[in-house]
Amino acid sequence: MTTLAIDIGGTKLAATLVDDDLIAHDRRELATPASRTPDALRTALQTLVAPLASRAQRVAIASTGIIRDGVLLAINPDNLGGLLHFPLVDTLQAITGLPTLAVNDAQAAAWAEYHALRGDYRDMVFITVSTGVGGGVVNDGKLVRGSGGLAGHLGHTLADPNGPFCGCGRRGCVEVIASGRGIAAAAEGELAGCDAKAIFIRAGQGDEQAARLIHRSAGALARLIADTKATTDCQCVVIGGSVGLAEGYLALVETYLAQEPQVYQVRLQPAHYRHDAGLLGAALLAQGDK
Ligand code: ADP
Ligand code: BMX
Ligand code: ZN
Repeated sequence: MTTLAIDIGGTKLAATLVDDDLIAHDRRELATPASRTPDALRTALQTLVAPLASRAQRVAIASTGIIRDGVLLAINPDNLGGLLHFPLVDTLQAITGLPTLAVNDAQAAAWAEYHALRGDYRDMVFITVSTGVGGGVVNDGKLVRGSGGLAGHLGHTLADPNGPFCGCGRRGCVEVIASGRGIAAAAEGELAGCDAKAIFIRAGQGDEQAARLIHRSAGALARLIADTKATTDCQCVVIGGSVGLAEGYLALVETYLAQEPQVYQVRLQPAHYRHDAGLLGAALLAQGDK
């Protein structure tokens, strides 16, 4: 059976066709529209899937946000231009006429990455450092989704009680410091207005402020990983997202993690499926593999 897998992130939308042996083909991407109303997202999704839907028998969505009963509920609406609520499953069913499943993006990616480990570990955590900071927990071989879909939202744990306010309503969340948006928001002077991608390029060119912003992110992420080890006793943490996978970032996180006591040390590795982890995890869940 062919699955139309869709990944909805705060920055980009991706879609691909996935066959039963988890091979992805015909990948497409579009920018995520930033709008408080659902219409722009609905139209963008329609454009994204139009060339693919006729070749699929089902739809599997990995999406940013809490996914409850097929509905996207933003914990941090700032990541989606203020959008709070979007009927994901109903919308994709209406567009494609196909049975549709939806799951949080980091939870989906955790499931794909757990499979890629091929039984090496029963307890692992996936963290995406992207527009936001998301997480997915696999405990004793089972994906933990939570009674209301909130499980694994590690980006909204505390990094700095005096830090900036997060769009979720708390102050000093890991996300507001470590995420792509958090890195960009803290940029001043000649870096003001740059996105995280540009800030990584400037750091590579020797810009001190850019390097400081990336260190601030990696330090917060390392402390989150130590907290996560204390909470879950995971055997491995897999890092994804465009910031998480950016050159040099994981090595920096490793350096900060090494400064924590031994009990909090845990193996870190980059996502095996790179930018497709969410897409493939959603497809695996649709195959009934859970
Ligand atoms: P999404 O959040 O939509 O899943 P990404 O994983 O691509 O998308 O994360 C988007 C964030 O990553 C943005 O803040 C963007 O500036 C940043 N980014 C994109 N490409 C790179 C790169 N090559 N290096 C560092 N940061 C990047
Ligand atoms: C936010 C939250 C999470 C998501 C994470 C990473 C929203 C809209 N999203 O913490 O559900 O998993 O961002 O999302 O509240 P991404 O867009 O960076 O991939
Ligand atoms: Zn928050």
